[in-house]
Amino acid sequence: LHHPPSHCFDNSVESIKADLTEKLFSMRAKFPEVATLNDYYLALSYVVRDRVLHRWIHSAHTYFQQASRTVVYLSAEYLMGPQLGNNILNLGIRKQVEQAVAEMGLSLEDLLEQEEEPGLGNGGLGRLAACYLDSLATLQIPAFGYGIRYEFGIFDQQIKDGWQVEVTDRWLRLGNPWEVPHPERRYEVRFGGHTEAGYDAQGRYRVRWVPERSVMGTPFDTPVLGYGVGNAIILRLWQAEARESFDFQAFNLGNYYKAVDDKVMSENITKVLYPNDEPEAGRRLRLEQQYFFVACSLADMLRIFFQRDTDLDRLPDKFVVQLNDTHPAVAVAEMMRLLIDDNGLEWDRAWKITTGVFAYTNHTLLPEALETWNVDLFGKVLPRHLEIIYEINHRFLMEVNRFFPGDAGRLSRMSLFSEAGEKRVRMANLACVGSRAINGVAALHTDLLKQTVLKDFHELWPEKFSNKTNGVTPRRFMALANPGLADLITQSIGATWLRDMDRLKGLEPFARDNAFRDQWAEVKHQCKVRLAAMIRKKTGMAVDPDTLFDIQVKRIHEYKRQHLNVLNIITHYRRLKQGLDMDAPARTFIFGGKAAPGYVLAKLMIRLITGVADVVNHDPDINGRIKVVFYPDFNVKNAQHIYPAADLSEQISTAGKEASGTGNMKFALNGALTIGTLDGANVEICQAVGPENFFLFGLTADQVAATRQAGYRPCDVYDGNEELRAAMGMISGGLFSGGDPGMFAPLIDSLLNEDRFMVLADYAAYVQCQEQVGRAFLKPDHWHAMSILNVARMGMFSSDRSIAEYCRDIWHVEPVPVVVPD
Ligand code: 26V
Repeated sequence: LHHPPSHCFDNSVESIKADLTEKLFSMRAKFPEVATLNDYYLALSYVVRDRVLHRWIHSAHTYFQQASRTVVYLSAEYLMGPQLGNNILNLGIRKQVEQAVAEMGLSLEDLLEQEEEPGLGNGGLGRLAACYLDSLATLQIPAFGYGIRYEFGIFDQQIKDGWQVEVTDRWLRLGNPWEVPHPERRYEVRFGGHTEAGYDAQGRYRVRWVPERSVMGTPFDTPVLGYGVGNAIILRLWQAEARESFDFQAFNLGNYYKAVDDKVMSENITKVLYPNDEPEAGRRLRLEQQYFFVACSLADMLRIFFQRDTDLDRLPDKFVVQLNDTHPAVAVAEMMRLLIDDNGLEWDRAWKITTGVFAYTNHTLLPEALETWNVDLFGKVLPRHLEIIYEINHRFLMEVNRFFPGDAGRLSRMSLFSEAGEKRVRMANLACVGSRAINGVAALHTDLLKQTVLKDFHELWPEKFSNKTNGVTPRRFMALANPGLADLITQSIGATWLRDMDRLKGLEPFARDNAFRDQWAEVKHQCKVRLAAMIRKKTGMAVDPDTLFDIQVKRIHEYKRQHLNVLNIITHYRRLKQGLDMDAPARTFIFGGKAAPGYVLAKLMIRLITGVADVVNHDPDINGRIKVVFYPDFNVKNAQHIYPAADLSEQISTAGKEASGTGNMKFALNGALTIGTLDGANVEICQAVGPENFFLFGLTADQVAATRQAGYRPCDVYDGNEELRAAMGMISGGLFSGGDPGMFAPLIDSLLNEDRFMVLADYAAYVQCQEQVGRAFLKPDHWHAMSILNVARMGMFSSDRSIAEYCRDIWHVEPVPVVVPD
């Protein structure tokens, strides 16, 4: 074996300065006088990248040598956030870099602001994948993240006249210094056509797939560093390219434009990220995306396997493949195809290998969110896979019938095909049948999974199920986002907490320490000052950092109930106008989040927020006692400014609907108190920090179900509550829509007629709980003590804990330390 370079990087200030100037020449062809801020951002990124790659090379070499058991994480989304700051943090060179750029007349903060983040995910699910890569690397687990290199990630959000406007996210426009393309390692992915059955030379039954077209997948690698260790792992994203840049036949026939057209069509596959929270209408391209990245990833995994082994029966010893929701669930069929068609295995042997490799994480209970594909469409795109799924289903239903003889209802519920209306493939069922482990993402979510959507599967295979409560990385969301708080914590309990979050417990005694509480309050205040400056820059609005910062940032969705928050604001506004509530503290209500482009009611909710902001912020009677801000374009970069500045975190989804939530953890780890329902991970957060340090309100999941069962009538709640009627009346009267009474009618009607998410049922409890919050905020010593206790008790919500549990219970993988000379 050849050894990777053992030369060391000099991380002195002088050396970083010299490297930076050199990169400006060699990578940007610029001299300092003409270099733009972006040139400097790129040059610094290349300086950092060299050091990142150094760690990656040593890691890859170690993993290759030891051929240790490896985790393959398959996810259609990764919301990585900006890379420069995080890599500097993980390399441990922040002080030197800060000084080096300062001596060159630049500010590190300005350079970091230049970075356009790769927004290759919608929200929680994609960001969870990114946190998990961070923790995998930090826990020294050999792992690959596989996904899609979307040319356009999640759209940029602008607010025009109070409405959301979507703008293409051209994140690659100025270049991406963090990825290394590997065009030499591309795979062909086939689509369409038909299958032919027959017998091979040995007389064995074989199926041949005769595809209609194919595209190439090229990998782009982004290293992800661990913190406090030499390990790095790789995020490998696939980009679709045409097989030939010219279709020579078409070219010779003079059909040049058809050849170019085919090229364009192939490259469409990885063009754009789809919203995951919008019901989809037969989107063929989305299915093609899913199969495309799954096919490339599994082919790559097998290539790596065959570097060191020949016996496919050992595949499950060497790899475990985690399916992040059902987006990559077609992998179950693709693995069977690879084993049977390409490697000549018999069905039973192939099935044993397949079901020894996969594990599946479910991320939602909402029935309309469960992925299904029209069978005709599926068969057109993946004819061979459809056949395989039919065969899996046939054998599976026989097994079900052995366990539960003659239970027709059960058979039809568990079938991989739904036959009500048009015939569809149920991807969650495929994922369950093909996996040896199935998990939910918070305790309540896993319990409800077992009782509802996956009830039949749980009855068949209870041993496959477990809970893995989500977590978030403290590196990005504490050390990087909130260095003031991180430094204060380190001064009091030492530096080890960033890799061992249970150490935060050591903060508990400081909750009673007056001097410490003052320092804590000062850090929070500084964060609020900085956020106020960002708000000014982005919206032109002035907000007062001495007010209570009450923040709800997350995707806009009815089940997340941003409109419940709005109803409370309107109620509070009306009371102030009537001279009531005058002793309540002044509040700044901050909202942020994107609505799926096709989700009309969610977009209307944004318009309601901006409409209320317009009225309240300019009402002289209110005189600054309430401000409402919609912070545009919520993304990872903005989030890092927002979480640290929150006094109050809004986690107010209808109980039973939010699988986990992860923003709830990011807020609490930055010292925000939570107002929330007993939903998702809120349940565990409340228990961990203590109910006396958490503002709990609303129906429980059981009560929600019981209330609906009993024939919930939202109009009865409406009729019985004068303040609710008044608040809704102000909306439907046109006060927040420039006098247009029709604008919010769809929202009001849906609340009065159906109220699927029990907004009205929880309204009174929420308003009352918000009054309690107001009173608590007026006792700053007590408030800050609660804030300290929140942080001290939140250690279990580190993604390191989540990943350690996956390693122990599902993946059965061990750490492989990497030694890097430096
Ligand atoms: C999908 C759909 C599709 C149809 C319309 C409604 C709807 C609503 C939500 C979704 C989300 C699907 C998966 C997802 O993103 N789940 C999120 O995963 C996070 C990480 O586990 C978790 O914290 C969030 O609670 C969960 O919503």
